Amino acid sequence: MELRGFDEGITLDRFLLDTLRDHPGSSGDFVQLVQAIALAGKLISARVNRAGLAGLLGATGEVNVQGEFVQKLDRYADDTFIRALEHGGHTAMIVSEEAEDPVIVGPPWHSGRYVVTVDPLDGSSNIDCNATIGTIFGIFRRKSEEGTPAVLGDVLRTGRDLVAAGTIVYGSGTMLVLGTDAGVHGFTLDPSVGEFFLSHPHIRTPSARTYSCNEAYSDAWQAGLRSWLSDCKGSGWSSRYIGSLVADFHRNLLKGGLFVYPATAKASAGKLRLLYEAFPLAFLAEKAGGSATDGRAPILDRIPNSLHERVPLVIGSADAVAELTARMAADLPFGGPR
Ligand code: P6P
Repeated sequence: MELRGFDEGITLDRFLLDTLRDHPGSSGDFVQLVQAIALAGKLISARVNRAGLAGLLGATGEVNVQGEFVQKLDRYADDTFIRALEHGGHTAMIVSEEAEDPVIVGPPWHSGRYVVTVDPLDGSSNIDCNATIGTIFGIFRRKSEEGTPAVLGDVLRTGRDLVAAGTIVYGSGTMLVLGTDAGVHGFTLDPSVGEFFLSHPHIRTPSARTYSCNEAYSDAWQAGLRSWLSDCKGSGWSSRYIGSLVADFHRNLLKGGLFVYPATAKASAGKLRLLYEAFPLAFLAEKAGGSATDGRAPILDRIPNSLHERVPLVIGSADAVAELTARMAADLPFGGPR
């Protein structure tokens, strides 16, 4: 029988405890918060992997605040994150894509130091065809006084205030990517032992000629983007589009490339959400040496006016993002001549 040693495997827990040593005086709340997120990821991974068998495919019949049909796994993922986070004493509020209003954690657990923004299951339109989906999360230290209920001002703030962010990608394997001031690291779940092991230390995003966008909408795009895309063709670029932001982002984070979901004539702010999609991914991108803009300026410099605000997104390898952003920012008035 193969004996599994741990001599090669650094677990997520050990990694987190090791980083505690870099933060003397730390309460350990952050470690417990990330461990709670990892637990939610394990539970969701198990359900995603057998959704077809467990009657978890398909829609619930509900429509969420985004006007999207809620999939059974969406509902399960949202409930799982709230249950994992609300009773740990580390989290004071949870802002979820699935809920119009935030979950304000009540007594006796309300004194948590952190606020979490989460898209529990991004890409859920791909669930029923077994394409890669995932969780996106961001972590702020609350600004409001500990011991009092959290307030909207704890999240309606610049993305530069994020203290951590990450993704959990449910694909051929399940991988948790965690970004902090110590960089970006990837942990792969070994379901046979139920542990995340450090598999991608110090992730850095290289330059690469891969673009990721839904070209079917290109007629509605601004001229600068259309001309950039036209210049890419025939000059060594490749196209990859899964239709699941977290999966397209993850590939580009590791291999390099650029993802763009722009504004259109109909949707002047684009489709993706600032607080729990663009902010966390922009945090990861910048910590890994990449960048993220809204087609004009860095995503993380924005301050959301509302919880579910949408934003155009250009994210990935720093050189490609800089070039496309320059083209979009210098653009003719929206919809100008080709
Ligand atoms: P489109 C999934 O529904 C999602 O929110 C993102 O994960 C994905 O990048 C985008 O929408 C895909 O949108 O318009 O190309 O289908």
